[in-house]
Formats: sequence, structure tokens, C-alpha cells
Amino acid sequence: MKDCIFCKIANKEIKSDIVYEDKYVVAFPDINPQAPVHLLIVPKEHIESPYDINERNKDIVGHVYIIIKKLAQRYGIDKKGYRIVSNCGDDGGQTVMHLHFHLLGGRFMTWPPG
Ligand code: IU
Repeated sequence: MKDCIFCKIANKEIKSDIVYEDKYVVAFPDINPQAPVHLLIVPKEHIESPYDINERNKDIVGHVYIIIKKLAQRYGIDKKGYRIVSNCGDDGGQTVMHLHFHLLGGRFMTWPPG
């Protein structure tokens, strides 16, 4: 989608340090990391938020979780655990309106989140 920063990263209009890519997703480090490992996993298709997951596009979610597992292994956070976050809308803290999944690890995560 025009003017969407994550679309631009996914289609390489904007350079980023992509650490994983396949037909459906890209993953890259968050520019404002909140943990020693903080990656964003972003579907290439422009889906605005978790609220826009539907019967047609739902398979992307399972795919993302499998990729996250692989990335957790690669970054050595699979044994101790990690957190997956997908913020939805204003109150959910979503600032980029293109569905994405934060993979956070390498430190103990507190609960509840802020
Ligand atoms: P949020 O869940 O929508 O709040 O997450 C958006 C994240 O995208 C946030 O953690 C930003 O630091 C991150 N980010 C980025 O990594 N690169 C960018 O160019 C932009 C935001 I804009």
C-alpha cells in the first residue's frame, strides 16, 4: 500500500536490515528495541491490524508463528522463552498500521505490560 512504511520495507523501497524473508513475510530488527532480541515479523500483504485477520488471510498467522519459532532458535532465545506481541488499534498501542508481530527475548518479561 502506498505510504505504508512496512510495505516499503517489505518491497525494499526503504532499506532495512532484513534478517529473514520468504514469499509471505519479512523480519527485521525493531529500530527502538525493547529487549536484547527485538524483531518485527511483517506479512508482505498489507493487512492493517490483527482486527483485519479474516477467513481469507488467516493462514498468515500460523505461518508467522512458525517463522518466529525458527528465529527464536536462531537467536538463541528458544530455550528460555520469549514474548510475541501484536498490538491492535490505538488502545492496543499500535503505531504502524500494517499487521506485525514483535518477537522479544533475551530478558525476563514482566506482566502485565504497560
Ligand atoms: P507498534 O506495535 O505498532 O507500536 O509497533 C511498531 C514498531 O515499529 C515500534 O516498535 C517501532 O519502533 C517499530 N518501527 C521500526 O522498527 N521501523 C520503522 O521504520 C518504524 C517503526 I516508523
